[in-house]
Amino acid sequence: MNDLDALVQSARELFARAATPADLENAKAQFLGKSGRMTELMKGMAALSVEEKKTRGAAINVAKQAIEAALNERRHELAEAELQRQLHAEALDVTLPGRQRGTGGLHPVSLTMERIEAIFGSMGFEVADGPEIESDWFNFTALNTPEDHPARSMHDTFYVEGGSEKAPNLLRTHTSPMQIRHAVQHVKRYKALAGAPADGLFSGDMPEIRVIAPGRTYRVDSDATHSPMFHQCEGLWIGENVSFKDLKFVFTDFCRTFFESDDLVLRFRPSFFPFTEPSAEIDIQFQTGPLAGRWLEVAGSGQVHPNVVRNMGLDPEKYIGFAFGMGPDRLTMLRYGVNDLRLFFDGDIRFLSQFR
Ligand code: 2U9
Repeated sequence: MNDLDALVQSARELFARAATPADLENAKAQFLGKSGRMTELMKGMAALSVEEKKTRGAAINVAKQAIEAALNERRHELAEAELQRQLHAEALDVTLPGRQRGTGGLHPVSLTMERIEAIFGSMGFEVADGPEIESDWFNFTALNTPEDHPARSMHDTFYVEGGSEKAPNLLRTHTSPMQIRHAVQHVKRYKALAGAPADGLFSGDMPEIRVIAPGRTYRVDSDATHSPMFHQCEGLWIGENVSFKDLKFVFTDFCRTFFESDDLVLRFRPSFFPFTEPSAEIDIQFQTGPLAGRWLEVAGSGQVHPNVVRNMGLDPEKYIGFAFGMGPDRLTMLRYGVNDLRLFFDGDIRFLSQFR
C-alpha cells in the first residue's frame, strides 16, 4: 500500500470513529484543513520535477476525492442515524387506546344512603339535614342522656371550640339531633297554626312526624370495625297511635327491600338506650346466600321516651312513636360482602371503582 492509499485508509477509519457531526468536522480538518495532511502533501511536491509533479499531483487529487467521498458518506450516515434517533424518540404508538376522561361514580356508602332515602321516601318519610358541629343540648340533653352518662366523656366524644363549659360544642355522635331539630320546627309550625302557646306542650292536631336523618357522625373510636367518622341513618315516626307494630312493619319492609330478599327474617332483642323505652336491637337473618342462617345485628330501635317527646314540645300523653338507628357503613359491608370498614375511607380508587 502506498502512502496515499494509507492516508485515505486512515481518513476512513477516523471518520468512522466520529460519533457526532462535530467529531466528523474535526476529523475532516486533520485531512482537508488549511494545515491538514493534504496541504502538507501539496507542499511536499515543490522539490519534484515537472513530470513527477504531474503524476504525483494526479495521485494526490484521486486521494483527496476519495477522502471527500468518505467524508460525505459518513456525513450522510450520521444524519441518517440522527433522524432515526429522533423518529424513535418521538415515536407514536397509534395502536394504544386513546386517553379517555374517567367515569366517576358514587361512593358505596353514598349508594347505600341513596337507597335508604329512596325506600323510606316511598313510605312517606322526609329527609332531615343538620349541622355536624352540635350543641350538648341537641346531641345529649334533649335525648334524655343523663349528665354523667359515659357517652358524654372526652374518651368517647370529640369536643370542639365554641360554646361554654356548661353547654359545650361537639361533633355529633349520632344523627338524632337532626331529628330533634326537625321535630321542634314541625311542632312550632302547628302550634302557631292552632294559636297554641309557643312554649307549652302541644296536644292539638298536627300531621305525623315521619323523618329520617342520614349523615356523618363522630366518635373517639378506631379499629377494623370502627372509624372515628362513620355514618348513621336514624328514623323517627311520631303520631297519635304509632306503635311497635308499625316499627316492625316499616323496618321489615325496609330490610327486605334494601337487601332484595323477600324471605329475610327480623328479630327484636330487648336493649337499652336513654332516648327510647322500651328499646330493642334489630337482628336480621338471610334464608339464602353466603350469610344464610346467622343473626346479624343491623339496627337499634325503640319507643321514643316521654322526656324526648316533651323536648320536641309535644304532650307525651297524646303523641307517641318509635325511632330506629342504623349504620349505613355496616349495611354496605353486608350488602357487598366487604370485611374491613377502613376500605371505605382509605380512598383507594381500585377498591372504590368496583361499585361504579
Ligand atoms: C329521636 C329519638 C330517638 C334513634 C335510635 C338507635 C336506637 C341505635 C345505633 C344503630 C347503629 C347507632 O350507628 S349505630 O351504632 N342506633 O341503636 N338509634 S333508637 O333514636 C332516636 C332518634 C331521634 C328524636
